[in-house]
Amino acid sequence: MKKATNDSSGSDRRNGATYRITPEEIRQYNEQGYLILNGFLSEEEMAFLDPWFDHFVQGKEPNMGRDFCDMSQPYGTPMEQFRLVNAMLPSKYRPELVNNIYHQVAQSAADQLYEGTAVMDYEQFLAKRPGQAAAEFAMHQDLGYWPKTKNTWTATFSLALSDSGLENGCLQVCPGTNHEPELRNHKPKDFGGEGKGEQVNRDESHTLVIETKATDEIVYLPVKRGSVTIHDERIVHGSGGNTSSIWRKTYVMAFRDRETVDQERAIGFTHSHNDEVNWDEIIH
Ligand SMILES: O=C(O)CCC(=O)C(=O)O
Repeated sequence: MKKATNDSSGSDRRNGATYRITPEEIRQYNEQGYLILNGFLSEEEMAFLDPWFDHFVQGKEPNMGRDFCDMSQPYGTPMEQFRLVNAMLPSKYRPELVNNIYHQVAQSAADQLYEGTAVMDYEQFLAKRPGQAAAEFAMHQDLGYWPKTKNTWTATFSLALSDSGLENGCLQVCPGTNHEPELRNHKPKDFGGEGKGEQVNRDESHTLVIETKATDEIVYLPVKRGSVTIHDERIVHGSGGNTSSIWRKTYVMAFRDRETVDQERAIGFTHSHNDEVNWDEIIH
């Protein structure tokens, strides 16, 4: 079992809302498709996010429709049975979260990783309940979830609001798969209901799965609270269940080129699970 860590504490990297990334880290991100940055936010900054995270994950934000769901089970699963709790677009529902400190610091890092105009495309809160071995996030490439755009670059940040390790289902990646020339086939996850064995569609399940290859080498990315992982849109990744007694809490935030985001919005794609989207539409 392979684990990746970053030995830098990161404590000297912040200057205001800027987090400085080294040329070596940028090279690693481009080659391997992922990066770990420690000490991304201070404890004081995290303390602002914690209550909002819990508010959403406890289902206290009204009228979210499918934006409050379980990524490991079909839509319609009762909240009490959620294992991998997902709250999409928190700052759309709560203006208090707009341009929060995480957004600002992640923006500074995205600007260093990509030339162009990085803008925040979407965000989500993800939480794995303790003792839920089935709270898995199926292996996928992010691009497989989205409409096809000409420019695809994406930097997806996952801020650990709790320590995240093997037992509570930390992120796992297959380094280098970001350089595969073709996107792999993705299909909606079959949860084994009435249509077991048949193709389910994305109205029943937002979750997509890919077939993994024998050559895929999984690397686990354990991180401490306050650190981030960053991955690109093509790397094969996912996460395992939570067999521990502590929650895994993650705040995901993705940055893409401004033009790409404008193109997504022009066809009504906002990353809300309530969007009505023609998934086959190609944006030129
Ligand atoms: O953090 C996880 O468990 C998976 C999240 C993920 O796949 C993503 O943000 O693209």
